[in-house]
Amino acid sequence: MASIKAIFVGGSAISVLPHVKSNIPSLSCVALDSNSNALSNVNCEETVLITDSDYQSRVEELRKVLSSPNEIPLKSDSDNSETIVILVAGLGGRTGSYISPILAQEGLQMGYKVSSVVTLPFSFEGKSRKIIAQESFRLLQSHSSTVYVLSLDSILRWIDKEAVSEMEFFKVANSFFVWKVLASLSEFGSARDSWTRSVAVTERN
Ligand SMILES: Nc1nc2c(ncn2[C@@H]2O[C@H](COP(=O)(O)OP(=O)(O)OP(=O)(O)O)[C@@H](O)[C@H]2O)c(=O)[nH]1
Ligand SMILES: [Mg+2]
Repeated sequence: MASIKAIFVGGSAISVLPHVKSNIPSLSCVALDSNSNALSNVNCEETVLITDSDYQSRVEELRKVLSSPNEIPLKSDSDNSETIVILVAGLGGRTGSYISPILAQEGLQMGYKVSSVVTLPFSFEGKSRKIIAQESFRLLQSHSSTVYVLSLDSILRWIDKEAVSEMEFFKVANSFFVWKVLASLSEFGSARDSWTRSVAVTERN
């Protein structure tokens, strides 16, 4: 039976996690961050605090995350026993941008199918975030079978820039990001029976 491991990496992924969970309560997930406060309130089966470590220790730690039993079996009419890893991250910061490509690379080596769902930063966040995001995105593309990408600039057309603060921009970004994650999960056709009906409702909206 195929199964899904959903891994949320970094601050913005963790901020959309409750909304994804409220749509798909049966989703079991792992949350990783370098910020222990962000992890303390997360409703996830497993949380992993990323601490400073050398590359090899980090890879070993991430391989453990990838081998963890926290995954959701998919109802499937085939004998397909593949494991699909869904990586969720907002690119442009350090944690999500750096850790996700390592997870993708290691996941691929462990024989998993890797799908990534990421955001690219708003232009107003500056050039250095854009460069970090682009490099991470390039690496993710080479290790993932699919990358679902939401360019945050693309949502600016829906926002009255004069009327709202940057905080509000991120609130709107959250809604689009949640939708993107749900849409990516709905791609796994045989998964539909496993999820709650909310996914279908979200699709119709
Ligand atoms: N949807 C959404 N995106 C956000 C939010 N905050 C930041 N982002 C976006 O996500 C990118 C990465 O930010 P974070 O996820 O906070 O960064 P991180 O991966 O935790 O990395 P560090 O905090 O630098 O270690 C930012 O450059 C923004 O484009 C948020 O509240 N919601
Ligand atoms: Mg962070």
